[in-house]
Amino acid sequence: MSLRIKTSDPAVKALCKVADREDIATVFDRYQMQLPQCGFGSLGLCCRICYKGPCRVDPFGEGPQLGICGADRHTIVARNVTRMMAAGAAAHSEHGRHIALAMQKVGKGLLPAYRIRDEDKLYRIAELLDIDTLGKEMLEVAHDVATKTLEDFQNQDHHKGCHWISATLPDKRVDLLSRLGALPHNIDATVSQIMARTHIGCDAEPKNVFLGGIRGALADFNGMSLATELSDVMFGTPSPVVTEANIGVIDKDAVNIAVNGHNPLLSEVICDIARDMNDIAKGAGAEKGINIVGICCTGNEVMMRHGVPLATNYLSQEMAILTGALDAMVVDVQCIMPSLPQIGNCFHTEVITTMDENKMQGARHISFHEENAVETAREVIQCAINAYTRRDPNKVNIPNIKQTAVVGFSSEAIITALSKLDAVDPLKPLVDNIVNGNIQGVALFAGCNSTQTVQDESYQIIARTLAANNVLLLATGCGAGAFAKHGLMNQQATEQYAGDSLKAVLTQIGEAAGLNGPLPLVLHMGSCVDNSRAVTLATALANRLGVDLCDLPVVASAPEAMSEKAIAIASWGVAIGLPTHLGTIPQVTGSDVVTELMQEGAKDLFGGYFLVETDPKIAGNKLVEVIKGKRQGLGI
Ligand code: SF4
Ligand code: MSK
Repeated sequence: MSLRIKTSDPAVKALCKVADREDIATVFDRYQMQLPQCGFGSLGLCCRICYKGPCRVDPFGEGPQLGICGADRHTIVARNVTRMMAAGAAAHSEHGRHIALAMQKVGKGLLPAYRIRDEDKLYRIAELLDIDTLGKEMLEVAHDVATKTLEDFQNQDHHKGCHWISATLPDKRVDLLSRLGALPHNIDATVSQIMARTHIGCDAEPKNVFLGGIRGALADFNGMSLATELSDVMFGTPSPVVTEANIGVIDKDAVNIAVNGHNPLLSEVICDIARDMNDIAKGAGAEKGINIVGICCTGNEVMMRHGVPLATNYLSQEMAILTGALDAMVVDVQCIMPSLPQIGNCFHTEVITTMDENKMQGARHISFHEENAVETAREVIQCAINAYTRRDPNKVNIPNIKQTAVVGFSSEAIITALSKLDAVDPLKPLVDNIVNGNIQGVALFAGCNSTQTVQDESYQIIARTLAANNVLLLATGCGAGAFAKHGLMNQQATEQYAGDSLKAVLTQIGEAAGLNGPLPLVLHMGSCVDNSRAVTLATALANRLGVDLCDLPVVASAPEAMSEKAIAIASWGVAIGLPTHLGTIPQVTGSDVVTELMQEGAKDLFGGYFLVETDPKIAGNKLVEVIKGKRQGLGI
């Protein structure tokens, strides 16, 4: 089994034994069944864009070199990767639109289940978006902020960029992207244009196609920025909170409900209503009432804002059901495995879909709309309580594996912590420590889990290498989940792995912020849609130093990049100037033109570039060298 189960998570290893015993196939088994994976697809050389195909280009130069229509390897690869960026942008932006539409209704007083929880942030955003607030009620401001945000989905003037990009990136970067024609003017139109230009017989010039993809990736950035910022206004801006992570947070004496997916609109209400329904759960025999746990990025959202413990990250979502003690898994959108209902059927677990456009065969569907949020939350929780009464105690097997995690580091929370050292100029302690070398640079870990690697392992190896070299570490998404599960988001990890000067700085800030010790080794910045938080911090640093983002000693790393969203994120990371490491091989290597474009070509255009390295030890060392080079460039 050890060869088959590609994970470094001891809880996953333990539960895979249960799966073996019960003859239940998991993601790890299905991966094995797919081997060997298609070489054409892996290289990006398979085209299915029209029904004359599929066409495949022979990578060895012996078979066909052109598709039936005449598209060559470079066109095919560029179109495929560009469509992935568009899909990623669509996913994040749809999430953002959902939040913005909800906030618009909140502003009109139409959604009693929601309110504005961070009024200060609302007004800061209004100022950022140039919205006049004079004499307006708070709800009217909320309505106006949402309405202006929604213009980013509607603007038809190609000379006007999206509001959120202009408001959040340094002016120098916005100017550069504008000169390169890479700025999206409208999220929906950009995604739609990518689908149109990659239709058969349209854009066939690979560099042009790829640059169209970069516009899509920047539309993704715009969509995630607005999703994050408006979510903070509606649900609260995260601040540090101590919690736990890994499968041991599931409690055999409680009704366990996992929230899985990405969108906080329902999970927030479930957290509220669960408190009211605790006694019903106790009445059904659950001594400890209701225990909400998180999975994937909905998990990150409620973990950051409420300290809800994280059961696991993307790749091991099936494991929560294999404990035999999960009574319901309620899912919303994105990164939800269609296998869940089948595994739920082997136990008593209710797998509940909630979004009408995201259903799964075999799952119970309870339709969620913001207008019926409270009723939906009640129905979901009651379903879980009913399922609890059917739980078979003989099937319960919860590995007692969990770690303490200190999470909730929004950019505001980081600035607040820094303000304890310098109330007048909170960025100064961070800037000073970067300039004097106590902090050598900053690394953002973003991205997923993938069966192409050993789950969570590369994150840990790269992080330990960077920390030992005094690099400040940030994380989002399933990368953040990996660090939380493996004990790298607590103070002990700082003591154990941080280089001396980094440890001293983290201790100084942590003590000043009242944490009775250092900041955790890796700062949890949120779900994958929250990568924009790290950009907010980097932009503040760049503006403060009077440089562009590509000049900063800041890198990004996605050791297990997997989803189309991850491809979009990595691509905008490059476009805003960040050297961006990928630990999985992108499906583009069938074209030397596209591969070169993503590396040297991107560096020439944007200053950022893709750094592909599958060996985590080498990757960590390469990132350290990149940071040193950036410091030299700044003369520090
Ligand atoms: Fe083949 Fe061209 Fe159709 Fe692609 S678009 S499937 S390369 S004929
Ligand atoms: S869920 S996109 S596996 S980070 Fe945000 Fe995780 Fe990647 Fe999905």
